[in-house]
Amino acid sequence: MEFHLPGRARELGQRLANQHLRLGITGVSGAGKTAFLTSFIHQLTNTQQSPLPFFQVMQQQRYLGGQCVPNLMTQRARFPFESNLQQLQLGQWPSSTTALSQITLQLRYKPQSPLKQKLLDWQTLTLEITDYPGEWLLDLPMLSLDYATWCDNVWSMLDTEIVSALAESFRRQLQLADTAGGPLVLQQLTDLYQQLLQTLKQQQLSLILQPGRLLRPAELAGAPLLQLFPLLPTQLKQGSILARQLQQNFDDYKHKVVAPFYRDYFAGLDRQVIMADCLGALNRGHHAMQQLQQALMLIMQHFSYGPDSWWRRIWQPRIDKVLFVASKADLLTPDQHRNLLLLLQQMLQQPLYQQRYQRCETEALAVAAVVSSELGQVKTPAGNKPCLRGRMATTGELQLLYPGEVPLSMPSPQLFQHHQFAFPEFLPLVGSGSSFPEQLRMDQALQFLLGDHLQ
Ligand SMILES: Nc1nc2c(ncn2[C@@H]2O[C@H](COP(=O)(O)OP(=O)(O)OP(=O)(O)O)[C@@H](O)[C@H]2O)c(=O)[nH]1
Ligand SMILES: [Mg+2]
Repeated sequence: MEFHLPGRARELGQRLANQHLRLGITGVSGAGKTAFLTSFIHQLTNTQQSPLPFFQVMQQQRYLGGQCVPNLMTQRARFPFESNLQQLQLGQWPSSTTALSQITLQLRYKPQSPLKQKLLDWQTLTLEITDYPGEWLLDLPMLSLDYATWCDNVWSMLDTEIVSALAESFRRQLQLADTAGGPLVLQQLTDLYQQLLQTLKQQQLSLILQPGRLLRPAELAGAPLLQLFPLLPTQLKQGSILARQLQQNFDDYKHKVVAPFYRDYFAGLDRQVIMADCLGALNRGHHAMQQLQQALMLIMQHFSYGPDSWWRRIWQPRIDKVLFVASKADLLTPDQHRNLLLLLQQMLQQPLYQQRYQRCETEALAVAAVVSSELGQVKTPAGNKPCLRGRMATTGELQLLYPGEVPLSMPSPQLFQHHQFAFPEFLPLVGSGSSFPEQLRMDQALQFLLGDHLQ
């Protein structure tokens, strides 16, 4: 029997049916956050694309469409979705992110249950997502340190075998520095430290890149609190004016920059995506793999067990799902996707266990937000072999290649001594058509992150 609710009751029901979800996308610089977010929005707002079989709301034909709506926080920059998409369509990757931006989506869908269908024409899910430079993420540990401990930590990393030569010139200038301080001395040494951070970033030594704002200052460019670098532990004992100025800047940086960023961005997150570029790290060698693993551990550690974290108490109970993504899976032949996933899972063993322990649902996927290669075959004496065709990022030329195999678990340092991984860097395929850009497993990501809210 059909029944109809009076207009106002139906309107009220419609309002109650609106849900709100805050999604965080986390990862160090280059992990693929911006590309993922652009593709994610594209899948949800472009209704003419090819089907997404694992995204049930679409598969069940209950999805009515999604659109970008004005942000609640109108003072925040809007995530440049349209221009990012345009860049991809022109065969370019969006640029590395320099400042925080946000985007709000409204998704409309028909409810699944027949009873709800009688009460409501549709339901709405509002989705709020933030993008930010990956460098800012690794300032997180600074929150629980004082200046002296931070200097000790940074120098213990700068004194390691691989980086000490790179840090030598900065160390010498520090030793010669006028400890009476003053703006000029502070700025000159900050400039040198910034150059060192840039060099370390090129070497993908992401853990040492503190303070992150020296690399991506955004609105803080030229701010006195960004005159910040680690004195040598021996210089700290002297209690000089320079040391006191740096201590003050460190405290200001922590309280006025890092804490508000984490409070505003991470507080109230409902779900989180943690991205890792395992292939890039394999290319760069054992040290880069270790750095990636430590960065992932650090992210997870601070998100779950951060020391004296007032902000942790606010948001931690709310995160109920974490998706771990091994990005750029399109740079592999399909037979290697499983290995990539297993490698990521092995790197995450501990944090995954901790998340489960805390009753937070987790999933790991090998994903390509934007597919940049075509699959082909080459004839070899041993039979046909899969290979990839793509436009090389360095030359722009099309190339056919076999990218190689992914180890199933964290490779030993010895393996890197006699094997150089060489996964390619391709530009996005220039394409047209409604489903462009193509993706891999974004539907599984959408289902895990949103599926239960679209019922
Ligand atoms: N093949 C392939 N490459 C990708 C994909 N996503 C990202 N990349 C590559 O990785 C680079 C970095 O991606 P971004 O999305 O800018 O990374 P990010 O995490 O936002 O980095 P920051 O903005 O610096 O924090 C891109 O310029 C591409 O070269 C993908 O799905 N497939
Ligand atoms: Mg980015």
